[in-house]
Amino acid sequence: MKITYHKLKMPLISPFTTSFGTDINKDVYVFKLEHNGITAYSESVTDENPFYGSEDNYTVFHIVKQYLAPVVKGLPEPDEFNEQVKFIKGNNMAKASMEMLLYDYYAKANKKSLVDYMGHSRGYANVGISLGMDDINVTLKKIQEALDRGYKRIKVKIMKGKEIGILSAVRDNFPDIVLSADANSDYTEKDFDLIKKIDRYNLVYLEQPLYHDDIIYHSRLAKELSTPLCLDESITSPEKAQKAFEMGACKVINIKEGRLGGIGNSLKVMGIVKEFKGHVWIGGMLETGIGRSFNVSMASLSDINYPGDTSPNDKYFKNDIVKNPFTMENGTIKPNKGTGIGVEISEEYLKKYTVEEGIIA
Ligand code: OSB
Ligand code: MG
Repeated sequence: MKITYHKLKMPLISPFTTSFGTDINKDVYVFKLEHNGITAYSESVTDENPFYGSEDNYTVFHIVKQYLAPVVKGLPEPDEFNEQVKFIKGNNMAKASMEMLLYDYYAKANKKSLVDYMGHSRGYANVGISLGMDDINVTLKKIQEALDRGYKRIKVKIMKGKEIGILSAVRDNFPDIVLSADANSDYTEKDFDLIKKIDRYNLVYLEQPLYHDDIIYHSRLAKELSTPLCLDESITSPEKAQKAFEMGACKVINIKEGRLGGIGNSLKVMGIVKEFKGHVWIGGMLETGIGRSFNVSMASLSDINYPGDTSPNDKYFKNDIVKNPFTMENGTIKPNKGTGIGVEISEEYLKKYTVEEGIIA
């Protein structure tokens, strides 16, 4: 058995700006496991810089090579793998990239689609769009286009000092749309008066206003705000999800398998959300067709009850590295039918975007 990697630099169709920076390219590690005629894939959701969370592409590569790949070599089933790597603290995105490689491998070995291997699906994912910050007229035009294409929820990125301008322009033009805003942890506990002004825009939820690892101040904010809070960055484990609901820090959780250390933990978080009668959706990290296929499968699970950030591939890339990109119909996307993640890799574009490749184990 062999584990190899490709490091890719893929140009994004348009730059993506959040409160922590602008991405022009998608810089990503794609992992490939070959064994007994089966080829499995995964990718890491990290970027070149640790600006969303604490990991980046370099820490992932280090942890994968030094600690995780030797465990993967024994081909443990995903749950077993998670047990075996518990001794490594944190590094969830690295762990997820290997756990998901095993999910794809075992789904394929069992001749099942990832969805059938994982759980119960409604057969399709409900899709929302996440729009980076831009000139406001560009944003308004993109919102109209998204509504015309059938997207079920519009999310705009905001940052401290720009929230009122963005949200009032959007609401003036689109008074009734299902709208949310994501601050990517740009505010502090000193900004509650400013954040409270967001209540007048009738958002379905406000995503991660405060510190990337906080739940205490979020629970305090939740008591002063009528807009429900959604946590993204702060929820890095099932335990944290449990604590967040117990403390009233959020009513909504954005699941990203990478941030939670993989699919196993993500399924556990879905169970916790259900217990607390909360809402849950699948987030995105501008994934290539590989990560996107995992996300769409997850977003199609029956316990997911809000639209996710799982746009079709052509929102991000002119030419993705898969030959079977997703298409959206009436704001829904069906997961791939083939075994595992069901993607057909385009060797042409994989090669074109590869800046480095090699053997991991
Ligand atoms: O906070 O959800 C986020 C992209 C990069 C890092 C963080 C986030 C995002 C997005 C994009 O919102 C979602 C997508 O993949 O379309
Ligand atoms: Mg977010």
